Amino acid sequence: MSDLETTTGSGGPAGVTDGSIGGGPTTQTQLKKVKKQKVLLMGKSGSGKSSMRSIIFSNYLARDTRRLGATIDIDLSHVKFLGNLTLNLWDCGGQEAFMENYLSQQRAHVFSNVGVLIYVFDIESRDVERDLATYVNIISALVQYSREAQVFVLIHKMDLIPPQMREEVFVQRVALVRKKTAEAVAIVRKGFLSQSQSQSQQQSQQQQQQQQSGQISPTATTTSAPPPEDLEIDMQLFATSIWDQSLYKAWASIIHDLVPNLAVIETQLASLGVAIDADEILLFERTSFLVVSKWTSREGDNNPYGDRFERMSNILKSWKHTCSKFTGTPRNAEQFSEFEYKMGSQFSMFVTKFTTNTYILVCMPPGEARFNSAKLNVAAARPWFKFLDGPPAGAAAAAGGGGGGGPGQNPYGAVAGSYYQGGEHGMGHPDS
Ligand SMILES: Nc1nc2c(ncn2[C@@H]2O[C@H](COP(=O)(O)OP(=O)(O)O)[C@@H](O)[C@H]2O)c(=O)[nH]1
Ligand SMILES: [Mg+2]
Repeated sequence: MSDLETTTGSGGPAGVTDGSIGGGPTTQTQLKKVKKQKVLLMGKSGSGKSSMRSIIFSNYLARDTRRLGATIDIDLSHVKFLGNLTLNLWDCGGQEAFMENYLSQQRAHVFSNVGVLIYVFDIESRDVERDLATYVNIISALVQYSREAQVFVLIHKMDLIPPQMREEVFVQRVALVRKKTAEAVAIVRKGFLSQSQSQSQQQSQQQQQQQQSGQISPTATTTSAPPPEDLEIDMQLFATSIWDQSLYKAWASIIHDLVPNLAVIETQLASLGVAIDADEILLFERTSFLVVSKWTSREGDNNPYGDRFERMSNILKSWKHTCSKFTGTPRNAEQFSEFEYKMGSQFSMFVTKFTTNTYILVCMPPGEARFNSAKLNVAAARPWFKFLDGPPAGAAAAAGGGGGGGPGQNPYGAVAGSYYQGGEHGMGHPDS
């Protein structure tokens, strides 16, 4: 069965019939179920945590964040991302009393089963030493309870640093944070070692007493292993600001590793890209407009603008805001279904609603026939990306899907919308 139709009349460049797109049995059985991820968002009060999450997931404008109130204790929200990823986002109020509470009474509750920690430093903060000391405490707790967690450190409010100094300030801060991270690991190791030392002393004392009284010695109590000396925390650092696209770069990286079925998405996008002879394809999550996956041709790799992905996220979000303003629709509503841009003899591109949870951007060399053909082929490819809208409906569907279904069929079952849910949503104020 041909997966994509050749749609140009006279041998247009985008004819595709190689059948390489679409889930064969292997692809389908590779599809993973819904994934839940606990994401901790931490950092001092006022560092910009709630602002970021409101802009990314609730379509706030950067200037609207000025009226956010302080987050009290932990603000828990569930962000559904695509059809099969739920982010349990713990926005942890950064006031000192709360921080102390997270580290003591709530320590195991907060730091167990963490998938990702996003730690935000306010670059304008006057008390760097204190900020770093808190960071060390937080990382220690994380290493103790969720050693496998990924850590993203955002050096935030970089817009407040003069442009010519940003690079230098960031590099210095990165070095400091890495040093402090190593210190935190060392502290936990030391804690473990001294704990197990005192335990083994206690045990040998007990054994001596038992031998004297003729008792059978109990089996040794097991303690979890200390972190290895060369424990490398999976850590990435970003310079961010809500006033430019840097925010989207950081959050796209955070999301990227969490998205289930990424390998399948990438393979399918590559097949589509080659099939329609595109220069580049970007797949956006529909609410956040974060780039979920991308494919670039060899020609496209020569594009000198390395930040074009996050720029596009930023531009499309602004476009959504503008649409919202002039149509009076709520900011989380679907503002547009298609966007075309033809740049004379340089390039053409379109952004279109793709699956329930995604938009797709295709950039290609100019030419009407090629453009129209690409649009039709992208429409024809939709069914092969349906799995982005929900988990496979059980093993039966995966095994029975066989040829991957065809247009109109959804071999992967349930379709779920992507939306932001939690205590404070709708048009609501993230902290009210
Ligand atoms: N200049 C600047 N201000 C920011 C940035 N991000 C957040 N803010 C402001 O910082 C203040 C505190 O933000 P908020 O998100 O409430 O901080 P939180 O306590 O960490 O949740 C708000 O007035 C935001 O507008 C940024 O990147 N640059
Ligand atoms: Mg807050």
